[in-house]
Amino acid sequence: MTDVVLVGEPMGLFSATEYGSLKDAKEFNKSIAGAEFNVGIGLARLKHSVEYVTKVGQDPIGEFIVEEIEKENIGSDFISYSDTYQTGLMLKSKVSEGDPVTAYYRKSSAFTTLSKENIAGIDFSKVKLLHVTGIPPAVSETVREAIIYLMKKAKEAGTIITFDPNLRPSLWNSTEEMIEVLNGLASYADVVLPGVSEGKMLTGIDDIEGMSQYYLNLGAEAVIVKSGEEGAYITEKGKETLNVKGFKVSHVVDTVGAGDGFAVGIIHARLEGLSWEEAATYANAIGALQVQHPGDNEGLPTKEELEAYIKANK
Ligand code: KDG
Repeated sequence: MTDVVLVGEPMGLFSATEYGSLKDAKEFNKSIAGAEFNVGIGLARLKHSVEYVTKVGQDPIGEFIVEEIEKENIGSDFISYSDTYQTGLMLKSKVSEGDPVTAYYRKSSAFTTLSKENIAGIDFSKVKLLHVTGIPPAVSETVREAIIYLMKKAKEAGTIITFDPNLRPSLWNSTEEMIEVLNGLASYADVVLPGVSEGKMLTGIDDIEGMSQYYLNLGAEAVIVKSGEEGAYITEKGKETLNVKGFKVSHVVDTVGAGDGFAVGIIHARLEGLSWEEAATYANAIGALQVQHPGDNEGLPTKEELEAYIKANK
């Protein structure tokens, strides 16, 4: 039995080591980016079994990614390789406050050629949870088809589905297309995890209760809206929205990856059979730990580090 299957694009991440624009940056630190990759690492560090479905190129960055996946104890049975296309890359600036600037080099990457054939062998009767984000369906038609196919298979098998819309408008042809596709995918999900501004954009509803109700009406059992330091707003069918406050962070180093850390906490707690309130506490704590690190996944804690952080900061 596998705890979690994730599908997504890992990219070689080059993060500037000095403050300033990406254009002027001269030195970079090499690591790995990818929302689902980050969630996979976080879950593996919390000792869950994880299978990462992806496709990389036969190039040094692809080799580096596969090596790291194996080092982090993430399952690699569903990694496929393209002979023609290369692994995607991403650059990230260093900022003293706010969100860093990012630049993608991922058009026609190996991952954009992932198709249903690459993933047909997954047996969801042996998978507890499928985690999907809104990034892969934006990168190509074949990936979008593959994601829909996976979600349908998971749903038929009774596998829990968590969905983080993770809006990346620059990857879509239009905002209308993004909204239509992502709300369509959300209708397969048991748990939907939008950021507050993402929820507004996707539903056209400004208040948290209203946007949560929108996803409950589509079939979700719970909607958990992320709102930075305000924490998480949980809405379950037939219950009032509940706020679980976030942890105070005195120095935010880099906000990228915080939402993925949040998803790790929710999924971890869901797999452990904990309440949504406990799930939101874990999620807020992992998000807070993640923003204190420069990389997209270096701040993701082990079980011991997570429990110690919550105990010290509650
Ligand atoms: O959520 C963090 C991601 O933004 C990052 O790791 C890269 O997957 C990524 C993307 O497409 O932006």
